Amino acid sequence: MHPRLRIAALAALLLSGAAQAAEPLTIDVHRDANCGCCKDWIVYLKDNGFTVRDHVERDIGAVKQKLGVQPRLASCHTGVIDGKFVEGHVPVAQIHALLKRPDLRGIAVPGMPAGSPGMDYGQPHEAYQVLGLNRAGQDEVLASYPAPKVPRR
Ligand SMILES: [Cu+2]
Repeated sequence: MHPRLRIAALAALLLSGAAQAAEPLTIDVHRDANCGCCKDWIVYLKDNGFTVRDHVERDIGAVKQKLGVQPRLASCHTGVIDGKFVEGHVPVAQIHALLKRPDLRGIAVPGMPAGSPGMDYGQPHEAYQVLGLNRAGQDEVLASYPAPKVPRR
């Protein structure tokens, strides 16, 4: 290839990549009507460039079951992106990582740890992990967020 053509091809490639990155990711979020922290997680997603389709459910438990969210992974709301579940107060970094992991059925922050996104209500922050569920049904630790050290007096 002529060097100038090669540069043009490269520029086109880079531009298409940039266009892809700029396109907002859409996530469906299933939640209970009265869940305040679910709404706070939705706000967090929007602040981080996601388009959120909000679904108020009468039976969130049934939704989790249908999506394959194991009870040990369960939290309040259940997101769905790219056919995979995003259970609980998951940080956006792991949602982006999930999109590159076809081997995972979903990811979760079980329970509702204080200090996770959408769970900042002034309580002391807890350590928590983001778990991935693979197709064989096993959990994998994708990220660990330590509790902040309390300064000693
Ligand atoms: Cu919650």
